Amino acid sequence: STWANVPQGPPAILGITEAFKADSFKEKINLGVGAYRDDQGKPYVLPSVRTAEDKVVKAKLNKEYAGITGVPEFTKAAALLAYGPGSSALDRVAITQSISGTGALRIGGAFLERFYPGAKKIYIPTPSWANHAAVFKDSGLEVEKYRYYNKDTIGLDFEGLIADIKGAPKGSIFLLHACAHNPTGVDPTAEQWKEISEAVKSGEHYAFFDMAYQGFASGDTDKDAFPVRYFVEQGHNPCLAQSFAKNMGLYGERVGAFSVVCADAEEKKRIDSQIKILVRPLYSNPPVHGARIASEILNDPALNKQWLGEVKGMADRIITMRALLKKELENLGSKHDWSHITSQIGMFAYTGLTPEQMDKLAKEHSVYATRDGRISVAGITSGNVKRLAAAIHAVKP
Ligand code: PLP
Ligand code: TYF
Repeated sequence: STWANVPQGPPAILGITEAFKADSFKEKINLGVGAYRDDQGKPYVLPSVRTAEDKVVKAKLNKEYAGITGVPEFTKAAALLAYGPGSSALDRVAITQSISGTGALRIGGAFLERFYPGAKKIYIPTPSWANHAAVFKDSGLEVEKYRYYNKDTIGLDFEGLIADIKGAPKGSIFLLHACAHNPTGVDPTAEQWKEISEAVKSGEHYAFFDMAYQGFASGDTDKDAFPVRYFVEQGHNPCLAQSFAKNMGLYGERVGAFSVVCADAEEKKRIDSQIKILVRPLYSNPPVHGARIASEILNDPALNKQWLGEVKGMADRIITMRALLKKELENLGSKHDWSHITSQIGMFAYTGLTPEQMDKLAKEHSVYATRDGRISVAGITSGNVKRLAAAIHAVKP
């Protein structure tokens, strides 16, 4: 047949969800995909999102196309959220709405491939979100790795990271996770970010921030945006992929933004025009509904305040579950040091469990997560944490 030569591809992360669904055990636990769950283990629609959506529906807006770069009230507010009030970036940032964070990365990849003056090479951390390499490769960029995670300390390989930034060819592109590094949950400290900024500057490199978890890490959207804002203060002109999947729980609505901090307003105008030229043949213009919801939340002061409280509520529940899991492991008499579970931040914990131990977790304990040892802490509840700790203790006594 025409497609006789098309090979079977490997299952993506959603394979975990499939295996989970197929398991008939009542107390099975899914810690695979990074999506927030409430303490009953149920998907959570933020009350602020419900209110904003009601407002959008009641307004009976038409369904005309948005412009190529999306809903302007949304993108303006998204830039303000990321770069911060009073940022020098705000009047020189070119921004477009995107199909969530992935779409923002993909537009960024296409933009760099077309216009970046240096080598079309992007450095991503080892490890990184599994999709980064694929997105940038499909954008026509060459993907390189920089050191990030130290297996022995289950922490940051800061020396390796700095050495790799300094050792990269002048003018390289570096993809940086702004906060809540996926999959490790290991973030640089503010002091370390300052050194990273210096190293990027000394190499005349270009920073591409991926901020998929603003507010989700610490519970404070300003604090989580520190690296992006600090880089701008230090004179970098980075680009940025934003996602509202996690911090607004808008996963399937696909709300995001891609922005480029330009040298000045004149440059912004040129970049804006080229982003439109890139987006047009990709998907013409983005969907409006989710962006309208996000826009209500970002632009209505009362709703905004409510949302910030809800983001903090999600972050705090995750932090509580980290502490509980560590405590339960200790209660079971585990001799291992589990302090990384509470020192890591954001949606995920990188447990340090081996692929074999992860297989055992799934097969013998009906606990499902990726084989790299990552667990989505958002899937832990006060109802399943004891059983989870017992399962981990059993596979790593
Ligand atoms: N970047 C990172 C680091 C992620 O973990 C994710 C996944 O949530 C994304 C980007 C993009 O996700 P989405 O396209 O759902 O916004
Ligand atoms: O890493 C995760 O689990 C989340 C969710 O193609 C996700 O970032 C996973 C895969 C994917 C999109 C989102």
